[in-house]
Amino acid sequence: MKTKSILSAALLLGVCSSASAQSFEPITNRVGQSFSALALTVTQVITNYAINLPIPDNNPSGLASTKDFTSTIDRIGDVNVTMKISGNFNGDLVGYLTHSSGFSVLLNRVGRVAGNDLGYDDGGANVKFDDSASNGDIHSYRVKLGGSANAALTGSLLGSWAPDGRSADPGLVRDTDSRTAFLDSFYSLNPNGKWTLFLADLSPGGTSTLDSWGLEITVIPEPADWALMTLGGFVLLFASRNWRRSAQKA
Ligand SMILES: [Ca+2]
Ligand SMILES: [Ca+2]
Repeated sequence: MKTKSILSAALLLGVCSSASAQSFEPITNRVGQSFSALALTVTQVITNYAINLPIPDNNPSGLASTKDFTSTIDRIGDVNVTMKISGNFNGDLVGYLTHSSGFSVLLNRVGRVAGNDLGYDDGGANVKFDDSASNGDIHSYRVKLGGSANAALTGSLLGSWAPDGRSADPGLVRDTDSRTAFLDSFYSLNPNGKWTLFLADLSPGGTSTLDSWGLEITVIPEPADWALMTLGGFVLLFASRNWRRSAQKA
């Protein structure tokens, strides 16, 4: 019995890890580290690039930061992006990420709605962009956090947010525009090679600095790994049923 309990615990650990991998959420915070359970290996690589460059004020030429990403990952399962900006007037900014055929709009004049062409005047952000972030759309972050578009922040915007996703002209964009350019645009691409984060400030007054940005890239598990995950799930079901039976008898 004791052996079975230990086995169940080990399987539970393994399958929980597998479930994380299946939903493509981060499973480790260590750069370049692989996580192994039940003989399967799921890899996530996290980078952070220090930039510390100003985003030119009211200048569509913007700031393009291009980095060469190198890893053993050959197919992307999921991409999250971290970004730290300091300054003021987040609503001035448009930002997007490109790599290979992938394209995702991270920011598009946050807070711009009918009747407010300027957007939010909060300053700074230290955020993660994640398609599945529970906070939802970064474009309307004040509404989410404070219940109103007028609920100004007292500091930088923090937390995980879904990308703005709107490809509309930044001079016309509204919250009601369709959102199509998410980070899933990079799904199944080879992540190795150049990634560019582009940021531009499109309104005079209020300036921002790009402090740093980074990538969190998770591999697509190989088919053999998926089979192992499925097997692990069945084994866990069986083991937990046995455990419950044993507990009921005790
Ligand atoms: Ca994600
Ligand atoms: Ca500006």
